[in-house]
Amino acid sequence: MKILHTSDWHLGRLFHQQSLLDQQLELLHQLVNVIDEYAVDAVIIAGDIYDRSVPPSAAVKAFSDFVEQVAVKRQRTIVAISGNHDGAERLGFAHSLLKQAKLHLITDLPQSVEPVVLSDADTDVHLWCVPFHDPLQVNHWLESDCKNFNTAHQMIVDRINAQRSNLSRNIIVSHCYLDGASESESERPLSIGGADRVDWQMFADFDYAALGHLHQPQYKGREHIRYSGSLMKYSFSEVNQSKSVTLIDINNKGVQDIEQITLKPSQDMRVIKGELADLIKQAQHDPHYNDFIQAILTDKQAILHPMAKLRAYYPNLMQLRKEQFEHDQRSPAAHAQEQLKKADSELIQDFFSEVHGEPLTEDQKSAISQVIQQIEQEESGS
Ligand SMILES: [Mn+2]
Repeated sequence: MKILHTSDWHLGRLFHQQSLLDQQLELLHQLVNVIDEYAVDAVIIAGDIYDRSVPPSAAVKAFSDFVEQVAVKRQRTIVAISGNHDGAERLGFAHSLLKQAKLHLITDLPQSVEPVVLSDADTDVHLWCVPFHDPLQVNHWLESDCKNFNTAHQMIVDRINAQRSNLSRNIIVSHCYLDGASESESERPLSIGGADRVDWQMFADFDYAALGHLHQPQYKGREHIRYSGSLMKYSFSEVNQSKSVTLIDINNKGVQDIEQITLKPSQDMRVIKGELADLIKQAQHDPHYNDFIQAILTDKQAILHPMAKLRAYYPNLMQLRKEQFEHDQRSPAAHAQEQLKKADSELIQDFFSEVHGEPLTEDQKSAISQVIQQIEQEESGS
């Protein structure tokens, strides 16, 4: 049986105020192609389908179209849990009706002890699906007194363990933060102060743990305890990550193979660095000018409208940083103060060479010095 593990789609997410829905639709299309190419039997989505609890209608349509393509047209099972970004109640609408149509939405804690059963000629696979929860929700359900996410999650796993059978294969699905795993900038913390971490050990004797929340594809503790990672890069801290979905092949003996299948967006996210003039020179021959770009400028002097100048070549330039500021031990504000204190003549020189593309001549410099001197004398009233 082939099961595809994905998570953290964040449909409807904005990136620097720009919608990413076109890119997300493109990647969902690639996902459907993977399902066909590898003859996938079921898809697990380990939370954060949407980016917000009340997603924009275009994001709801994107998920609806995916369900139509996969569960209705192709008759493959989809099993999805709610993540910390999803609105659990909204996502769980009509779930008992939908599971008859191969869409299993698990958004409520008591559902975590009722496994979704996938069967083929060879094996039964039980999927134990734990929607995102905080300790308070677990305490409310089990009338317990858990203080942190780890104890709360362990209590749910204990309940699952009491019920599961070794005669079938067992997969646990959860949206949680494994202690010691690598985070990215685009995840919203589950709680303040590190009480949100969960130990990987509680997942060790499942056949597979399909996890969501962390956006970098990775495994922790054992190779079968995995994050598929997000659908696409959601911050510039992820430029060096390669995004993928995870395909597992499982039979009655357990997981036989784990394969990461890379997703290739036509617009990548990347960081470019250098002096503005050089970046513009490169940009003129850059076939990937449409990428989402963060530019780090290494120019020493002040530059007029660098964002607009570079955007003429990179329409999706999202962020501009100045290396000078960042290598400086002082705060940007202190640095700006320092810039203001620069001699007036120096500022005028920067401005002139910026506008005309060449430095002031000696004659021009002395003319400017004279004018500045004159103004200073007038201001001091002498
Ligand atoms: Mn997420």
